[in-house]
Amino acid sequence: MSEEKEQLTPLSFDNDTEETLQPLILDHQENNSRGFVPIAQTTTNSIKEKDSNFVFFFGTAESGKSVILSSMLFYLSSQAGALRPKLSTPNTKEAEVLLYDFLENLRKGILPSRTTRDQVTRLDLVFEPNNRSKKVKPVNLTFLETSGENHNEIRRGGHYHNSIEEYLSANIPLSFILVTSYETAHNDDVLMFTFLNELERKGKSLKSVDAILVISKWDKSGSFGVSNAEQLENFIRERLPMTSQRLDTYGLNKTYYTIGNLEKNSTGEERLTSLNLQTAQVLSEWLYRSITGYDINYEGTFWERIKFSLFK
Ligand SMILES: Nc1nc2c(ncn2[C@@H]2O[C@H](COP(=O)(O)OP(=O)(O)OP(=O)(O)O)[C@@H](O)[C@H]2O)c(=O)[nH]1
Ligand SMILES: [Mg+2]
Repeated sequence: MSEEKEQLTPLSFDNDTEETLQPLILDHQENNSRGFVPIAQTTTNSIKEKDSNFVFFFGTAESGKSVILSSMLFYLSSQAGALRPKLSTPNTKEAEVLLYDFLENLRKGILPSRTTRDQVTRLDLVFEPNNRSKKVKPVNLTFLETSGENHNEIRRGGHYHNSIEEYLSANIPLSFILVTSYETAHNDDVLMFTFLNELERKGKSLKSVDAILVISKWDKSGSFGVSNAEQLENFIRERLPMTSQRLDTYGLNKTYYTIGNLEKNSTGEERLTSLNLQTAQVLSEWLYRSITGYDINYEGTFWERIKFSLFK
């Protein structure tokens, strides 16, 4: 184990995107030498169109991954800027349909349905921020939607389904959004810890990886927010002691999330009665900053500010 770790060179994610595209040291050869050859489920096992920033959601079934994704997309496209499917990507059409459904449903108060197991739905998008500063550039974002049931498979030394493995082992810039809910966090500590180990094993050193822990469904605490940062810290330390320790060691971020107010209607279906985009904003801003190195609210240089005030 420790020997294996020695051979892996940590990937350094610099803010410069050129740097983030540097090859990773993978453990494929390690696997092969032990007689394990992954079975390719797709026609080709190489990921097409790598020129993007990939965002991977980790979390058990119903932890809130799809809800977070759809409200982030809603926030990015309705308040922070323009979001559009990236043309000529492998699944432009599919991404367009998914994006449309997410946005249209959320507007009507309908939450996303459960994600299909054993496949990765890839959403290739381009986000152009409203901010006109030259420093605040458009970014390519590729969200990876997976089912929580697949994440359970890494329990007790298990392996990921090939469709997911492919992304985790690839030479692509990846950001991780680690999701566990207010009510189930205490059950997810070991699994979360296992996932962090899995990343290290794949050469994604936690020292340089962009990851954030999100406690979803925070409204179940009886409040849509926290009274102070300590409250969240204490919650995480108490419910997720191992994960918390790990995150602190590597200085990784933590936040909470809520979609707003949910109520059951007369037919027993859950509907959103008010959409709260505050936490979507926090997470979206974290993502933009961690990818570009710039604050999306960056005020611009002195000259830019003068220019904007003249040409408004
Ligand atoms: N109260 C509350 N419930 C939430 C919130 N987010 C999600 N939920 C509930 O959790 C359910 C599951 O959320 P999803 O986002 O679909 O979960 P997931 O992690 O994508 O689940 P899989 O696709 O099965 O892996 C939703 O249908 C809601 O009932 C939230 O912010 N507050
Ligand atoms: Mg889902």
